[in-house]
Amino acid sequence: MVGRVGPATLDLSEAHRFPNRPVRLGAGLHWDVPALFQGVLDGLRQVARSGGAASVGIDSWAVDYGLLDADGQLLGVPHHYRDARTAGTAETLRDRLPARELYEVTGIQHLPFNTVFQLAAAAGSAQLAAARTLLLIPDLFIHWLTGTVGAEITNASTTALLDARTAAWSGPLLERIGVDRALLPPVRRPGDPAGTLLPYVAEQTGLPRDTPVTTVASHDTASAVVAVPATGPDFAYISCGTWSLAGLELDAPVITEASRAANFTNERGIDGGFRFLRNIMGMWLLSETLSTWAAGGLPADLPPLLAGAARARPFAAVIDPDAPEFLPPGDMPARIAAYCARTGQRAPADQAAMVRCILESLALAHRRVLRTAAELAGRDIAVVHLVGGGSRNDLLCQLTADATGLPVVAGPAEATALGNILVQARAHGAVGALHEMRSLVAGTQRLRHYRPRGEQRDWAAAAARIGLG
Ligand code: LRH
Repeated sequence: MVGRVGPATLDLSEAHRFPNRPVRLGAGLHWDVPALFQGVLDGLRQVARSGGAASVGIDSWAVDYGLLDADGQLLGVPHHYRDARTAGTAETLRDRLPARELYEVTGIQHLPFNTVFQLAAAAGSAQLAAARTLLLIPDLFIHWLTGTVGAEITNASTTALLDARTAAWSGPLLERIGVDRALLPPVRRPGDPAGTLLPYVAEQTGLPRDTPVTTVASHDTASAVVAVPATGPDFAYISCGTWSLAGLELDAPVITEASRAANFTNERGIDGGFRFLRNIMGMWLLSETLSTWAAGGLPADLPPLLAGAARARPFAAVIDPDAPEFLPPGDMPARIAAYCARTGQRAPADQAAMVRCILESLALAHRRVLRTAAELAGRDIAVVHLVGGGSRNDLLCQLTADATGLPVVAGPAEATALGNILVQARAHGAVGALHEMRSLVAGTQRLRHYRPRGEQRDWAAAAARIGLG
């Protein structure tokens, strides 16, 4: 994505798009990082053809990493966080690393795939023994672009290895899981310079060697939160894509027994802030459902399915999107039907009903998470900003307004790319403080507004049906 930033301009255009297809190798699920990096180089070549760039920044999904050996070479193929090898790891670690203590130090929600558990699952492997440096995915790509090493802080916080108070790697935690502290590189912050292009990158892309690479909020969700077009203080956000990340922006972490029990996370944002939020399974449920239908020869074109879902009977069936069986790739319609059977509900009768069930259930989860966030942080919510690809889904936006009883402002869909670019622009003097970046987004991007409809008690009743009242 290429951005152009000026005092009253913020334009975004797509230079190149490439698929991200995970690969199965033996029993493992992995990311095809060479193909992804080639996609980055191809994109940069397009950028060079259309006039170059004042700066380059990289963000990606969280928690996953590549390991480098003593020569700086990649060891193996990085695992996908949806790989099954971490199932049960947290439980086996319980005595050595009690969940309470882990949360007390890091303030990070329990997700079975957090880097801390991925590393614990890899303990004793030849690969980990040979490793000298661990780089999270965006940091790995920066390394391949520039030769520098670092751990960008917003993404580093998602590992559950960073001390929430000191913002440094936690020596005691690393010791508990038997990982050498030297594996973790120094922490970098959004806006820090990250080097310039290596000769081979310049040669492959046509960009000048002195093109600066700038550290952004390299966790995609952190970049998306930067670009939330909030104009006042009492806002909540939902960054909705593969995942729905719903929560608040806070100045200080909330690390209490209640926030742990509700599984709220305190991920780092830019400028020393915290993203107090919870993961919700998100549009993954819908995309896996569509893939299953397409593979079975059923219609899988989204617009007509959404039109059908808008007409389908409300609250016919609801699920808890965060039930663990929905995490791995696979046949979601079958898993949803099994969930309904287990909870005494009739499974969705047709495709439109299935889509309705997924979207209502996500809206229900948005409602629950935002209410809990406000309660735990002692804050009011006046408006919900729904950003990311999910903001294009009109029905989901309306259902989220209905379920939360709050006005929803939808957009921008490319919040992550905008947040990435704005942080670079700020580092190079083209824009000011965070609130100015957000005003720029609010003033330049097309947003849609939804008012809540219907009765709150219907949502409360649906939530109670699946024990989420
Ligand atoms: C969203 C995301 C999310 C993480 C998950 C692994 O893309 O980065 O914030 O929890 O992927």
